[in-house]
Amino acid sequence: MIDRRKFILSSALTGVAGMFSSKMFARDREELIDVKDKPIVISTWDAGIAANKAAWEVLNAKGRALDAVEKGVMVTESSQNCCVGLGANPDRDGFVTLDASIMDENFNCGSVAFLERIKHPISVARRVMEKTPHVMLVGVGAQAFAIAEGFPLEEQKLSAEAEKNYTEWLKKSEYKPPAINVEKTNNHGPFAPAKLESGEWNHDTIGMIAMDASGSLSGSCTTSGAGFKMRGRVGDSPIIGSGLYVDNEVGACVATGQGEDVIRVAGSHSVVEMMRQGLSPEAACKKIIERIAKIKKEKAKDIQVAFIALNKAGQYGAYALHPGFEFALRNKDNEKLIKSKSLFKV
Ligand code: SD4
Repeated sequence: MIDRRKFILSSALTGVAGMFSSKMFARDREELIDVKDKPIVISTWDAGIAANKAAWEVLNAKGRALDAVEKGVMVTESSQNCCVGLGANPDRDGFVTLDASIMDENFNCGSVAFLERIKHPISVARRVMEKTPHVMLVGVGAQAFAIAEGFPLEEQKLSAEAEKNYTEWLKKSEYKPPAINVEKTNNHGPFAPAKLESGEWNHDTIGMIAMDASGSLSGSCTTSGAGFKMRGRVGDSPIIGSGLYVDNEVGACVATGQGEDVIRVAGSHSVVEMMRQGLSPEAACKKIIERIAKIKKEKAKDIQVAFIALNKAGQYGAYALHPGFEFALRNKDNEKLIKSKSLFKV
């Protein structure tokens, strides 16, 4: 029987020695997490709940974290809502272009970018990792590879929501990432949560990181990118080290939000490096969010960026620039959405 006692802490513990002790202090969460609390999976936004369910089936059956993070985000890619996958918000020319990346516990990684008419970019990214000498394939090359690997070429079919959003967007044809320092809004700008007709909220990206029963970490990220982006625009999600990074000795991180600003600080890799220096996942995410805010100065109020991270001891955390970001957790005892802390307050 796993000892699941949790201790509220009044003092902080930092440092690499502490980091790898058998019981871990999540400094900012003031909570002790038992390293035996694996497997565990976390993913971005509320779509993460359904995605985690699929990942959990793999993890709970003692499957590999890599399989879990692929299966998990495939749920979101299939969902045909306005935000991830083939029914997503298109670019400004009306085409849905998809980016995805995946990384395992041995620094193996694969990604695709600017991929059109393929339902599961995450699985193509995995094939790039496993079947080619490369890390990244883009555009028509990525699509040709996918077809050669047996992925069907689908017809683009915008969801009703995406169709509506695009028609609305065409009226002004302005590319303007919205200020989203508010709780959920129905602003359909590039990174704002969108309210679906079903009443659910959704997003254009899902990122997931997991630790399996053997303690191995893996991560995945898949997105339609920024709605109404310039044709050919690629964000952080398929860029290893920006949208996603996994170092099995230390931890894993995945990003969401304005990709351009994640890329300029090599966001996910930077968070992992902070964890290597002994910071808790939440503190590591916060450090890089602060770095982005410092770089952006005044403009930080106009963008949203968030990271989620998991360290080698199964300790997790997140941090966002603005309120409104949440992430989904699944482990043996929990299936829940957690509100992230943020640098700007409501
Ligand atoms: C991108 N980071 O393409 C993605 C978008 C995103 O929630 O995460 N949206 O820049």
